[in-house]
Amino acid sequence: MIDPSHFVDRLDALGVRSYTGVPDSLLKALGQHIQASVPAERHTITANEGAAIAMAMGTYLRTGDLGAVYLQNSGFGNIVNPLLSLADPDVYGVPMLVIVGWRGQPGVADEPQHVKQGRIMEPLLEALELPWAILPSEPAEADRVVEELVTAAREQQAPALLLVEKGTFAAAARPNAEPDPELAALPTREEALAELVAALGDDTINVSTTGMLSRELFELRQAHGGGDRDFLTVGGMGHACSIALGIAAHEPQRETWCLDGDGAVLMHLGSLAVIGHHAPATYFHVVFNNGVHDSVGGQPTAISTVDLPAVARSVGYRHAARTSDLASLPDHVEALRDAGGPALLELRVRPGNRSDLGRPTRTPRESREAFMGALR
Ligand SMILES: Cc1ncc(C[n+]2csc(CCOP(=O)(O)OP(=O)(O)O)c2C)c(N)n1
Repeated sequence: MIDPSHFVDRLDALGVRSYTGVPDSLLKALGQHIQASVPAERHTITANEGAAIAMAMGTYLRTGDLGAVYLQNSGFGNIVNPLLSLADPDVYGVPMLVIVGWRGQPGVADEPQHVKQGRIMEPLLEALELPWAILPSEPAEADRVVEELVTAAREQQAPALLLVEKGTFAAAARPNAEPDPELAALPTREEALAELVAALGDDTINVSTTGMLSRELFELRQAHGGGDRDFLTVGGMGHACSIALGIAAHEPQRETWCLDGDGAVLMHLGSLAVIGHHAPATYFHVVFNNGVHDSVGGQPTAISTVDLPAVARSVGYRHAARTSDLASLPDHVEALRDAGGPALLELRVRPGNRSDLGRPTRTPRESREAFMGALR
């Protein structure tokens, strides 16, 4: 296994000192070390993975230094465009090191949404015609491979990619942080979800975002029944709100509620403008804001400087509000309904999740069929 601090020190010695990316559970130890040790002016968690490639380009354009980008392979699709149409040696030729967490690696059990992406990772990397390698877990070997890749990136003026298997990085030692009293006073996401679902009643269509929230919704339905009209967006982070828009555009009677995350809503924030523009009266949006990418390790999002209700109103949502008070949820739901869609509620919740949270037991295809059957 590789010590994340050793890895970051090696990159530093090779002249790679700036980091951008979207956090990944498989790269959690590396991400935590970067978050704790790299100064904020050299580390940016971007809204989506494509933006991280673009930031690393900017870093190179101004400094001539290679930037490092990190992501989970589920975000690979988001990087292909800026890699091939900007950074590629056939276009601007911008060297950088792209570190990709390999979910769904063949032979390693993983969730359905990771299996195909994981299986075709190597041919995908091959098809890019860029230098790439798998990071060995033996430290001396890893040093050699990383040095070769960084050298290849510089010589070929090309992005180089490093594929990282599960368990490659050793867990980073982390000091026990004092619990923040302001956060501790907030409800958990799971409590807020249960209250919201109760306030919504049984007639709504619900589209839930990628990560723990969908798992919590699934468990809630297991315990209390219902849920055939829930669509769990297990992959494609950031797109739950547009799936909900596609449904609402063809569903003038029933309400469609998107249950979103702050990281997810920021990932494709432009979609809010399209929702506001399209303005289906049956569209309702609840963003569970815990300030972090909780599902992959709790790394901060940029939401702390965003006034989300103001953003929603400015792009045409008819109503937008914020609360952390679960007792007021039924009133808020009523206010959204009275205003008509599109309308948004930002629900402030506390980071964290239950460690024994289950996962959907039906296959995604079975869920899709049940969902469509329930809407007919
Ligand atoms: C395109 C893409 N990038 C990254 C991921 C990995 N991922 C899954 S959930 C998640 C965090 C979601 O954060 P947020 O929306 O704030 O919800 P929270 O987990 O905090 O409830 C990430 C980064 C993914 N599934 N898809």
